[in-house]
Amino acid sequence: MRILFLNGPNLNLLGQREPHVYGRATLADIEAGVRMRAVRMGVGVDFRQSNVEGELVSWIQQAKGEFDFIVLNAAAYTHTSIALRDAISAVGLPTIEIHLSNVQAREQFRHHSCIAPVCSGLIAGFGADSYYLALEAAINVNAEKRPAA
Ligand code: CA2
Repeated sequence: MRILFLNGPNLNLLGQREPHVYGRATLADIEAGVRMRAVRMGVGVDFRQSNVEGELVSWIQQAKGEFDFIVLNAAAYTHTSIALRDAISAVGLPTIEIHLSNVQAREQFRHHSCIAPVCSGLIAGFGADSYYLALEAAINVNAEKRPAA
């Protein structure tokens, strides 16, 4: 099983600013945590970040045939991007929307997600643990869809 972790704009700044909202972990720390758990659980992961909407769209398109699941923190594009929504929908790979912060407890403009309707589920508000919970959820869902041996 292979899982693609995608991170949207400004998440490369994690750990440097706004620690009261996003925590002190850097994106590299979170990637290390994901990779460590993935090795333990016997799954392959790729972990990428881009500030460019089109690059995220291309990675989603290219994931078909390469990955079984996408875990997506689309950051601010969550709230604006029909292009990301269309890409997730077109590719048809199960996708989990994640956020570090509890977006529903923040400003009104963060309450709406363009991508939620085409995602399998949503995990938000647990900091770096949102990533680790998504890893576990993807593995469990994947195991459930396989016929018992
Ligand atoms: O809580 C999340 O994970 C978000 O996806 C983070 C986005 C925000 O636009 C979403 O509403 C919720 C922002 C990522 C920017 O990260 C920063 C990190 C450090 C300093 C400034 C921004």
